[in-house]
Amino acid sequence: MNLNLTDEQRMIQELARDFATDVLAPAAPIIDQTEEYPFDNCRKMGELGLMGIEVPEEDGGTGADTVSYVVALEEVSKACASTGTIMSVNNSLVCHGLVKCATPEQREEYLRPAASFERIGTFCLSEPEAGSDASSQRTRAVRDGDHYVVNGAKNFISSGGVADFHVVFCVTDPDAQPRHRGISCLLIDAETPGFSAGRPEKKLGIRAANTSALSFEDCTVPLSNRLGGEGEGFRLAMEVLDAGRIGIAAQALGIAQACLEASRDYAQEREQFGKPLAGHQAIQFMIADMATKTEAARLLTLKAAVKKHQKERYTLEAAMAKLYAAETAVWAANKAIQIHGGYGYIREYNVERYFRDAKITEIYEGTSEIQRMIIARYMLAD
Ligand code: COS
Repeated sequence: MNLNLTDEQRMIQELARDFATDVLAPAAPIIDQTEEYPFDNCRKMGELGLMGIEVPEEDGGTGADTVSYVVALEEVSKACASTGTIMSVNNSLVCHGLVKCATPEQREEYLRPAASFERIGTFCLSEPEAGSDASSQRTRAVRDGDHYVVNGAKNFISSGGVADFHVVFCVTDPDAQPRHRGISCLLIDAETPGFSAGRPEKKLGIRAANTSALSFEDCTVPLSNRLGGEGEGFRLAMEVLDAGRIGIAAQALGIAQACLEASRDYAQEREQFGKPLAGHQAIQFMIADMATKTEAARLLTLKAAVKKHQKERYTLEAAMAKLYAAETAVWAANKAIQIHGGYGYIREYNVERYFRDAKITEIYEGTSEIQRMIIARYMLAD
């Protein structure tokens, strides 16, 4: 594996870093408090090509590779994890599935505007009763002539309350055995009669990334809005989540890197017992461990990205990257607060936000327990 970035990858990384430093970082503590969805910044990111990095150019995207996506998402998440969530969901969960399966008409109507963030999409798999056990879906789509009638509820949907369309997993054949073969994927416009979004959830972290419950009551959806074949929805969801987990690994990596840099700077400024904190071995060791774990997370994430780009199966690598990067982010945020002492516990210092933002990376797009389950299946398979 070549660890040097290509000219194109470096260019995209620098583009993301400049935007993150100049625009996202100053806004991050403010939108964390106001919980305001960063429409303008995300639209600018769409214009810069950061919202459809792997989408082919003919579909309105940047046409770059997965490593470019990872390095850009790390930069964005380092500055603002809320914006990192929005970027990750848009690139991986929305655009990746559309690139894989969309018909030419669906590409024009959904993929092209999603790649530029002119239309915001969501990925609706989680339900009140279907979290980690994703195949126990209850949202029902009943075929009626040239359309489906959809009834059900989804929850914890990123961008759910602000989106223009939804990628929704529904049961089309309740008698299918095994049950996951009865799940299909539909594209549902937010203006469809019978659709409604709940109030934004009040969250511990990533507060500016809207998260809402969604409800579908007798929503009429044309057959032509099915993404992929009937009964092929679960497999599509799993493939899309593989891509998503690389994104969350990159987001967690950005948070861990932010913790490292904040701790390094603070340890050099703050003096105790007559010398900077950085002169004390207890602090040096924490910073050394933070740097090592963050770099290990980066290498796992890049490996998964390279495998995806080479069109090899990367389920295992994505699970390892997400697991390790997420746990590193939470660990690093904890240490960053410890190094900052009382100052780390107040909102004036960014590490307090990093600590709250890091936690979700161990939960969404498959908990750390689900990642361990996937990894163990690979290790223990015949
Ligand atoms: N890529 C392609 N296909 C996959 C796949 C993957 N990564 N993972 C599973 N599949 C396929 C299997 O090959 C199988 O297909 P066939 O019926 O054709 O053989 C089918 O999907 C069912 O697989 P499996 O039996 O492994 O499904 P399980 O119900 O045991 O679920 C886990 C597997 C637990 C991994 C899955 O439910 C999961 O990822 N859960 C977490 C969900 C999640 O991340 N939720 C967050 C939502 S977004 S915030």
